Amino acid sequence: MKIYFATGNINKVKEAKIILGDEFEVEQIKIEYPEIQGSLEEVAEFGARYVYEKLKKPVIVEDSGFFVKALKGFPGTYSKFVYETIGNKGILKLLEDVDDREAYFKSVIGYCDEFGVKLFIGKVDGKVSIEERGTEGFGYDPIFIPKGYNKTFAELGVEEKSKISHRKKAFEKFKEFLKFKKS
Ligand code: ITT
Repeated sequence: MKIYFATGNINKVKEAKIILGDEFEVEQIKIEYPEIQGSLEEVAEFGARYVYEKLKKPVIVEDSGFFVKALKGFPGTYSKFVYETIGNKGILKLLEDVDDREAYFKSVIGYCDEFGVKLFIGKVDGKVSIEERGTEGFGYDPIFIPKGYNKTFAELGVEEKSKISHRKKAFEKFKEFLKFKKS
């Protein structure tokens, strides 16, 4: 079964392939959609509908964010902009001398077909590291340590990350939905 994934981020495609496994073929579609200002859910819903209208084939988009408790959820829905501006070093600087380092990643998959949009949500709790560590992955991976581990996502590597990540949880729910739809 083929899944069309509209994203400009090849790392997301790589992780989706690992998570979905052999049963599903993931194909990246490079149709950009307007990232409206709103929650991850609103962005994913709007994006999925927008791309479906262009492609006229069932499609998914995925909007994700990194939420730091001591920063009241920042960067959250601004994750992309913040990563491209102040980056991981900027986040670490904001948390200098801050003891509460709790944070989470959230992923929202928006799927759209002729029946409308469905959302699938995944979240992983953890904390922000003291320094950047590890070379794998992308984005905030070098500064995020998932709960129960002492390594960052970038140190764990994409295979290990993909067993526990926000993306894994969201795609597992999507996979269940696809199996149900097929039967
Ligand atoms: P799209 O084309 O799919 O929108 P994107 O890279 O713009 O790809 P998002 O807006 O969903 O993705 O993600 C916001 C930012 O959050 C992104 O630029 C990354 O820096 C970061 N991010 C998302 N998922 C991540 C993950 O699994 N690990 C580390 N950082 C992540």
